[in-house]
Amino acid sequence: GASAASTEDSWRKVNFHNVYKDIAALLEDESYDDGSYGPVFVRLAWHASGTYDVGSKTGGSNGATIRFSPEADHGANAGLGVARARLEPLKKKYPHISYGDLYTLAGVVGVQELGGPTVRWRPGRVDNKTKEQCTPDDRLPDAAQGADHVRAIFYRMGFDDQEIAALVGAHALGRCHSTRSGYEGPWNASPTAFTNFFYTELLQNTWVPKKWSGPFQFVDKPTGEFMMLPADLAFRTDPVFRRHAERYAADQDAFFADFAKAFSRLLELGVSFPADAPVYEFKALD
Ligand code: DDH
Repeated sequence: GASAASTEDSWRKVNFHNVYKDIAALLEDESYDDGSYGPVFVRLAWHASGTYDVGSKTGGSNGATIRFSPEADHGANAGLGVARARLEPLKKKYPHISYGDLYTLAGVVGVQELGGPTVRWRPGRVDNKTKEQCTPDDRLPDAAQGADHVRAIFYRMGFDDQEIAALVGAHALGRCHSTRSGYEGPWNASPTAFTNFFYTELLQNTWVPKKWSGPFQFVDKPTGEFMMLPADLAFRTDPVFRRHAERYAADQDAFFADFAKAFSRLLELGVSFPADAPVYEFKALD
């Protein structure tokens, strides 16, 4: 049936400070992964938004086509049903929030509550798309590929090399799951803290091919506990990406500032906001 958030004005009935707090209350769960839904909420927000194509102006978080089949079943989205199911009670509690606003706000909460920067966020996405508007299965990056592919994917969204290098720092959070992507392991020892460790680990460790029957990936030579995707290594080997990675490894504040800007922009790709939609800068809870 029609969603209560299918009109342009529905968001006006929602108290987003309360939604923020309620999402934050859903993060912690000792029995899930490393103890937090934050990383998978960030990934949901990114995959809901990163389908945007500047050329055709299709995709993006507006309309939240990620919840529909076939997009929900795209290989890149494996495991994200867990995040959507965790958030669904809030859609019942706040029927006037759109799915696009809920999923993107969950990404903001994930970043901020795990210690990351304040991410400017606006409401106004509308539940006005159908499954016919699902994006094709080639819009998100393929982890098996390198710098050329990564650039092609993110240039299509309208990002430049600096923004791409900043965005991938989200791989400080969470882990790969052999049951989802096929890859396995966390990128560092604190996967529930938002840090610049993606860059420090990437540049300071020695990365060697993992010896296993799964997809080709890297593990750190000393311990074998941490991982890098083939696409992650592009930020070490490509000279332009590496210049940014070195800056972010050396300067956490620079990373936080650039990540906050690029992530906020990512979540807004293809969305036309009402002129009076407020820009929120939520305060992290304690
Ligand atoms: Fe990512 N990512 N990502 N990623 N990502 C995975 C997990 C997480 C790629 C592939 C994978 C971004 C960029 C890229 C997060 C955020 C972001 C996994 C493992 C793969 C594979 C999924 C699983 O098995 O559960 C590739 C390739 C790229 C690229 O080429 C640039 C960006 C831009 C973001 C972002 O948020 C801005 C997060 C968080 C996770 C951890 C999820 C979890 O459940 O934990």
